Amino acid sequence: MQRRKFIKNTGIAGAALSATPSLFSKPIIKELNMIQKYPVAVATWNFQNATKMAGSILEKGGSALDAVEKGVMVEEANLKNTTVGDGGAPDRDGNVTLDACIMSPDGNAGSVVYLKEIQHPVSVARKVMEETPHVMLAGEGALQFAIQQGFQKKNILTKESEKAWKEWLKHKEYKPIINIENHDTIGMLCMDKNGDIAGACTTSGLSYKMNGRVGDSPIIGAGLFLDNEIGGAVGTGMGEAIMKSVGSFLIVELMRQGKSPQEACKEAVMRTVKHNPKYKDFQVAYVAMNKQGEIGSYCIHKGFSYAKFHMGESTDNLSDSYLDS
Ligand code: SD4
Repeated sequence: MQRRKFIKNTGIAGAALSATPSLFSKPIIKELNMIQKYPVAVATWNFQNATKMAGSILEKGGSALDAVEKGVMVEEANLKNTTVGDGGAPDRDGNVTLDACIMSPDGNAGSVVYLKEIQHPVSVARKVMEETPHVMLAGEGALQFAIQQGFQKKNILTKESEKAWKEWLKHKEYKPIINIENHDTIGMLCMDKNGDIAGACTTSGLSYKMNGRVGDSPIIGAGLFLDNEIGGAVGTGMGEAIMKSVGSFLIVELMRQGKSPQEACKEAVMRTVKHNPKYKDFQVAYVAMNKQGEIGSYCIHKGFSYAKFHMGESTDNLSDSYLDS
């Protein structure tokens, strides 16, 4: 957290201030209306390399769908990120199993769960969406499909992740640490120059989970949901809590009812807080974007931030939180 340079999350005003230093010299409303809100890329956590990659595609006129896929692939290939793709922490039996999904502006969706030995599960999810009549493929079938589609098998358990797992085996204490390495799933939303929204979410899930466990990240409506007429949302943190509240779907529906992205994220988090007496023991965080390109976020524990790339500027933005710690 100390390494991160935060911009306090102040919604549209924050975007306006960072985008237009001359704001104070002109009528504010007029200036706000003139600000170009998209293309824009946002992602959970401080994954600015990913949002920069997505932003560069969007700025060249690329589609939101290509931008989210290529954007999250940056973290899937990042061996230092032990909660996404290659280098991900294994389950308690030593298997690295990946979950990912993707949604396109036309409402189409694809997903893979419990996928082993493939570096880029998001790209397999996109193939499921585009090349099959299904939404979700799991385990062996997903791997078989990936290979048929030309993906290469790869050992994605790095020496470092294996060493950490063997260390963990000595005590076998299953206790996710809030905001620390086992909570760094990437969920991304992009809006392209046409105002179309796409989203993706990819993870190796909670470190040292039970073999077979699938979290929220590949579940359409939980870790990711969008409706191109309204907006989109992505979630990170304790997948079980996100799944039980169908968090991302809830946020999009709240925005449909007129809530801002910020208000909608807050309400979804508050629902989890209300229904979980143990909410202090885990993190749940959301980022949402509406059709106007406005962004909001909310989380249980302070320390969650989201990366944003907009008009050539890359920022890390501290989310509002329910708790101060
Ligand atoms: C999961 N939501 O599998 C994911 C974990 C996560 O940052 O978000 N990590 O439950």
